Amino acid sequence: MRIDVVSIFPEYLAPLELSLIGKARQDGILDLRVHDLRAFTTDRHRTVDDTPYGGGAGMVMKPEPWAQALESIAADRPEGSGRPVLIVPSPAGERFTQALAYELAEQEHLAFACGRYEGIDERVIEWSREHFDVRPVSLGDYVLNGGEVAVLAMVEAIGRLLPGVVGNPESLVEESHSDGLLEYPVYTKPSVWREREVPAVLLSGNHGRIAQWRRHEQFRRTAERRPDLLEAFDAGKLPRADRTEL
Ligand code: 6GU
Repeated sequence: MRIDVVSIFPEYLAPLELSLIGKARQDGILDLRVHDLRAFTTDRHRTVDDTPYGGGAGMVMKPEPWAQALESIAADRPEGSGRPVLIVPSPAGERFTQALAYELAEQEHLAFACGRYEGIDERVIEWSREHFDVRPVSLGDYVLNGGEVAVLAMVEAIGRLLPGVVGNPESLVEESHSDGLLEYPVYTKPSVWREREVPAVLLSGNHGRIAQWRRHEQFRRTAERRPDLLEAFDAGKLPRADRTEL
């Protein structure tokens, strides 16, 4: 997979050299390139922002440096790939979910446009639809100063789904949100720690009962912490043996 990120703070993306994502880049699974938006300016001060039409607080990102940056990315496509997807991190976007991470992990080429200040001139978003499938995407209902931290989160969530990035693919199946429920609690040795015992069923060796207990804990946790997920939960998606629980 190829990922291009455009930002006025390319150093912000340095953590993507670490850990599993850094390893995926070294292994050639992920070709991630970070571009400095200011490299696409032409004035002496390398200006990327200006005052908003209609007035109001803050600054807006000028369209032309973005057009230059995105045109150069659209012109440099991985061989044989279809239309690239342009993700625009924004609190005004659609929600980033595990389902969207899976969808984006199927793509050959992703680009991320990190806005700062009050955002990017809206005409850039419209114009980029000529070259990209454009998706404004939000991490959740709170405001960050710019798209960079959101890109760190999204690239990690997407990158770990690429074949060969996570050592044991089974760990992708048994995690929170993979089946619409939160993950069950986990324990390791010692079996008694500061007078607290590991739930006895986990020491029983009875794999049927362990699976049943874990499923029950998933429902209990989801009901307590994320009742919204439980409402949306579609029992029809469960394997038959698990549906009797409902
Ligand atoms: Cl994706 N970007 C910004 N700037 N703020 C956010 C966000 C994204 N998601 C939540 N808040």
